[in-house]
Amino acid sequence: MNYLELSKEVSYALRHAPWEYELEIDENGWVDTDQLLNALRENVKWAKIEEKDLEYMIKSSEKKRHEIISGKIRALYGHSKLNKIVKEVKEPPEFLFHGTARRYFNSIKEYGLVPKLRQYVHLSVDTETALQVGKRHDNQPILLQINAKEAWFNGFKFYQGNDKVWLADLIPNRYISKL
Ligand code: HQG
Repeated sequence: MNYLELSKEVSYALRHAPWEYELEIDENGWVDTDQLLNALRENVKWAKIEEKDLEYMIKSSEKKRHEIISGKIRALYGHSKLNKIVKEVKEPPEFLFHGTARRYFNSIKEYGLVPKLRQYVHLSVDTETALQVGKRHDNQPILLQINAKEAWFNGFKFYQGNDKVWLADLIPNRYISKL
């Protein structure tokens, strides 16, 4: 089984198009694993898929994108605008980072970081992860440092995606500096 391909399809289903797979997704993004497995099995490619394949997909991935707890599965971050997923508010570390394209910098300087097509702005715990994220948009990405703790104390909300990824509703430009 191609677990990378499986992970992309599961991300697509859970982040962007649960209705395409007829999934009942709750406000925290959870779906019954059996429901997802049955939907996937309709495609000959995944005809033999079992829960252990989803578990292996999560374990073998270089990023923690999904989690399974007591028969339910969800994507930890990345959801697109429709069906907003409610995340638990959590105090962030002092600094977080964001890697992005050079061409976006002027706009970010003016408007701050906004979620664009996703539900949340995605931030990284370290510069290495942020650079990897930025490389998806630009081969020489820029690195932004976010004064997360200060924003938090001023009332801006943060949420944890996984151990590397944090989420926010928006980050005003005064908390952003270019490294
Ligand atoms: C930019 C992947 C202009 C923002 C990654 C980013 C991550 C602005 C782009 C996760 C802006 C949106 C998310 C503004 C933000 N003006 N541009 N005011 N505000 N932007 O892909 O953070 O592999 O939606 O800088 O690793 O790049 O899929 O977000 O460049 O964790 O699991 O708008 O997705 O994870 O791009 O990436 P994206 P992202 P997976």
